[in-house]
Amino acid sequence: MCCLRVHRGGRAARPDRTFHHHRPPSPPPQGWRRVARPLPAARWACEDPRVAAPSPNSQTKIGVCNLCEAICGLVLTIEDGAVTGVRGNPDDPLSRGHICPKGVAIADIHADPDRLRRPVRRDRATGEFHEIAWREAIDVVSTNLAATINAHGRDAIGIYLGNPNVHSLGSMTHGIGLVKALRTKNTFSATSVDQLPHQLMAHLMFGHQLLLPIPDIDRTSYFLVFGANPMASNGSLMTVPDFPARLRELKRRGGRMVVFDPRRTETAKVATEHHFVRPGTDAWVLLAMLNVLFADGLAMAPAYADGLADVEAAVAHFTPALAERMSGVPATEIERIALELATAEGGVAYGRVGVSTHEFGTVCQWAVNLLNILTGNLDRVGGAMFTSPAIDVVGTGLVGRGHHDAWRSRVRDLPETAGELPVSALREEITTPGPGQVRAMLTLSGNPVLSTPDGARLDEALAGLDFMAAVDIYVNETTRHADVILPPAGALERDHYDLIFQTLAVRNTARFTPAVFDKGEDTRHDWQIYRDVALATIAKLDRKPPLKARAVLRARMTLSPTRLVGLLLARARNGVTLRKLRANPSGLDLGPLQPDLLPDRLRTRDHRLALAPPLVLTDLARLGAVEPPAEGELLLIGRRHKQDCNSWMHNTERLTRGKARHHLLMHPDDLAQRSLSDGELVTVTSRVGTVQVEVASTDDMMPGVVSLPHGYGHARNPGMTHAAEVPGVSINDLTDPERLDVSGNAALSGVPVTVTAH
Ligand SMILES: Nc1nc2c(c(=O)[nH]1)N[C@H]1C(S)=C(S)[C@@H](COP(=O)(O)OP(=O)(O)OC[C@H]3O[C@@H](n4cnc5c(=O)[nH]c(N)nc54)[C@H](O)[C@@H]3O)O[C@H]1N2
Ligand SMILES: Nc1nc2c(c(=O)[nH]1)N[C@H]1C(S)=C(S)[C@@H](COP(=O)(O)OP(=O)(O)OC[C@H]3O[C@@H](n4cnc5c(=O)[nH]c(N)nc54)[C@H](O)[C@@H]3O)O[C@H]1N2
Ligand code: SF4
Ligand SMILES: [Mo]
Repeated sequence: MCCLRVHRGGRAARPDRTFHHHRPPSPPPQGWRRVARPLPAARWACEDPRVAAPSPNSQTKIGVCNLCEAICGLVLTIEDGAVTGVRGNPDDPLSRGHICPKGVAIADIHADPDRLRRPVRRDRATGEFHEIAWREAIDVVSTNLAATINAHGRDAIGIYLGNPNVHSLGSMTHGIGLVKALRTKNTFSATSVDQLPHQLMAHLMFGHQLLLPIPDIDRTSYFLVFGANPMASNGSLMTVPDFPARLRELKRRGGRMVVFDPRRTETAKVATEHHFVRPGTDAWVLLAMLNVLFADGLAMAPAYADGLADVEAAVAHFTPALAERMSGVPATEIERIALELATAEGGVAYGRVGVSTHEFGTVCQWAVNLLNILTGNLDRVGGAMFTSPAIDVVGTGLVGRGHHDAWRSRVRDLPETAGELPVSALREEITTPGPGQVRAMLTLSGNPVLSTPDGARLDEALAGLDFMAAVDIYVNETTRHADVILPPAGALERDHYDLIFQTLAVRNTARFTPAVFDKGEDTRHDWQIYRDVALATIAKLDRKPPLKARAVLRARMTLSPTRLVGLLLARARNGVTLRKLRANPSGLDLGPLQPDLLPDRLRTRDHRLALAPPLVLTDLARLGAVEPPAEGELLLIGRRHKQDCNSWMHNTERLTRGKARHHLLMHPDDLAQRSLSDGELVTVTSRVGTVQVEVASTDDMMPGVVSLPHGYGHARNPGMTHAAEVPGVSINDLTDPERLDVSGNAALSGVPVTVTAH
């Protein structure tokens, strides 16, 4: 990717569209005041000096992209305080110069006049937001949170943490502190619409929720992928910048990639082999592969593992023939692929969003782990490996090992995991009266109205809260209900060290990136906001924590994230120091992932690997009772596009121009059966809702399966001016909060729907 030129302004006129929902959306806040700021004249740097000659006052700075898990290093050109060029950093040992269209758009967010810079308060009578001073904002938030706790107890506060928390150092170090200080059982996050099954399995099998085996993509010879689209997503729970180049290298050395997906995705198209699988049925395919390993005498377990016989007994019933009936994948293919993985020189199975947002997500992730373990590919070069990051959040106990079912949700009796309840239960906890009812909400970098099941009803529930505060950089579909929004400094205005994604990366590296811009006087970092809200709220409680606990909290919250990183590195004593990282701003290469870390790296109490957690064995009974799918059923799945970033980067014109991406994708035979035609407006209905959207015919879809992208549906929110004009509906107006995995993760995939003419 060389030349990334942009012209600002001239936003494309979009056709007038109205999308109806079964319930009218709640009214948008009226009169959102926009502060018109002239955008910098942007000229995008290019490696070809003939195209973009740098001006004499231009500066080059090293930055980092925090928009997805690939964490690419950037080189920014700055002119007169504005970003005028963004390139991948070729010296970054992990991302090696890679950048995608979103990485370039990081400059658009920085300059976006819709991005909040100072706190805003909503007038409940008019719905208008007005800027207020920081002192007043923190006071209003802490007074209301404390009043709610004083009157109704701690559980009357609901907290939702969204995805970008993991992408900000200050949120990682101080957001958790705020959540702990508030001590409410009603804590929710995007984890339970995403990777909860991975974390629960890591906790139960390996002893720590973040001890996740990572595909050794740079050395594997066989990459077996279930429900992931890294060509669009750039990888997940596998930090793998420049996936396309790494895949090309894999194929060049004679390796193969086999993909199971109900859609012939961008990844499926570049795979050596792709198989359609009926949504929601991967568990049968994966269990059948384990069944084949046992039948052929190929299943082996390391000496430090327990429960092999239990696994053998548990999978005995799940034959390839049964898997074929459930999934549509031929039994002979299941057998062949299981044997290929078992005999590959370093092979790895990997399952991601498509098989964790599933009714049997936990069984799927368990089976994926077992495929790697029983074929001897765990902790082996080319297989599924554990990382050795400079700051080890697992080994040092910086993040807790996790727990499950320590308490349950009030209304539906759903178990918590690692301190969080399933977000599918959030709406009912707000609307069901009684002791422990959520009366005030705090959302931190999240948009659950668009990203969690039955978002339309959650939208209504949020409107009825006594009080809501949000830490967010935009008025989004969720934060438009907030009484106060506290916006932190932007990604280019803060120091960054990646505590999480360096732990999940395909190569061991360490990198510290100082802020590119000074944040300015009247702006606060997220960690400062968390600090101030936590300390001010605690101070206003009738029943304050003991003096010592308050002193510890104050000390913890006052230490800046950068100081903390310095201390953690010093404590790790592995030769990586903050000073060294500052001297090497592109990052330090710590080498490829290391084999033979087990059993030492295990965090189970007995340092043994648990192959057969009782929770999963019990869930197999539920699986065994499922009937084969009915004829003519249509199942809805989601999708991600390269230019989308969950629900929130649609305000940048650069990522939304061009061919529309919001359509319902459907196989031509399914269209013909319903006498529908390509491009027509159709009505999609599920148990919980109805949307109207244009349909696009494509044989990339498996017959019987339709797909909508996730993160669309901004018409209900004029707060982001450009995004509100982007066509499309929210898939989560159709997904069902009653469909859950045993972990509590939402089963967003495979939702039964009907599609009819509008
Ligand atoms: N049907 C369906 N639903 C899904 C998915 C799916 O595949 N299908 N995917 C799920 C997944 S994997 C995820 S992770 C979730 C995401 O769900 P959420 O995390 O709830 O939503 P995001 O769209 O990531 O919204 C993030 C918000 O954070 C704000 N933000 C961005 N940067 C910052 C920052 O630096 N600081 C602060 N304070 N705020 C910031 C943005 O304004 C945005 O509004 O959605 C899930 N929902
Ligand atoms: N461009 C872009 N990149 C992103 C994001 C984004 O929004 N846009 N979001 C980021 C986030 S938060 C995450 S968690 C990651 C997710 O990273 P990925 O998991 O790689 O991304 P998805 O595109 O959600 O891939 C899920 C795949 O599962 C398939 N699928 C759906 N149902 C089933 C099923 O039942 N069985 C099988 N086998 N497959 C199924 C879908 O067709 C889809 O191709 O991406 C991250 N990167
Ligand atoms: S791949 Fe991810 S981290 Fe890299 S530039 Fe794109 S959005 Fe940013
Ligand atoms: Mo995610």
